[in-house]
Amino acid sequence: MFITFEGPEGGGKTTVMAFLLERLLAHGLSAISLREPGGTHVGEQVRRLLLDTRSDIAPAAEMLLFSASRAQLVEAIIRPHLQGGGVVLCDRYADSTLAYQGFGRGLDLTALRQITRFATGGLTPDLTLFFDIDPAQGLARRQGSGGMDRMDAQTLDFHHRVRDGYLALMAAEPARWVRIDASAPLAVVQGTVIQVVGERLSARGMI
Ligand code: T5A
Repeated sequence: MFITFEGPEGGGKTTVMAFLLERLLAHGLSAISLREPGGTHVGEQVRRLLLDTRSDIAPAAEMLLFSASRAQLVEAIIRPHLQGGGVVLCDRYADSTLAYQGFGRGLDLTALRQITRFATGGLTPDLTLFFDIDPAQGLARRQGSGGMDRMDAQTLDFHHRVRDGYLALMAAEPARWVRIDASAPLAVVQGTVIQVVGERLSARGMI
């Protein structure tokens, strides 16, 4: 089962994913957690380039770099783990490209979908958890937990377009997405995620 975590900055994806991973492992499931961009040696180097505030990257180049990291991650880790019957948790995936480079930067969505299909071989998540938070609140959390990277430092308007983009993506494919109120206290968010994922795993006979 392939589960992705999506949403604006600072929604708590990384924190909650670590919590979920522990629970899944404690259940005896073969689960791994990954992040995008990154997750492989090549991907982590691409991540450094993409998030460095000194990088001046054209929107198309930015999109292709995110896609290159994703292609490597799918081929080297995600697909083999899924083929072995495991659970993959991924902190961001292709929907981030549609939301950030498509809705945020204004790149053509049809082209982005084609490039993404090529990069991933058409692999789509079984479940996408949308950590929904007001962009200003998410960025404030992000600022409180460390420095702002190149993507965090985009304008607030950009981050609002990203969130609106996510809402449009979710509306177009409601069966795959579940909205999580990421402004709720952490314990509430964790409880909701455990419940949602538990139901999906149980429906597949995995727990
Ligand atoms: N990107 C990525 C693209 O533009 N295109 C793409 O195709 C892809 C794949 C990645 C950047 O790249 C962009 C999107 C991103 O801008 P990143 O650092 O991986 O960079 O960015 P994020 O995934 O957004 O990571 P963040 O750290 O910003 O957000 P998280 O992971 O959602 O939040 P988290 O868990 O780190 O929490 C942030 C802080 O909030 C606290 C945590 O303790 C932490 O201090 N917190 C809460 N506080 C109160 N209540 C809660 N419920 C809380 N949950 C967490």
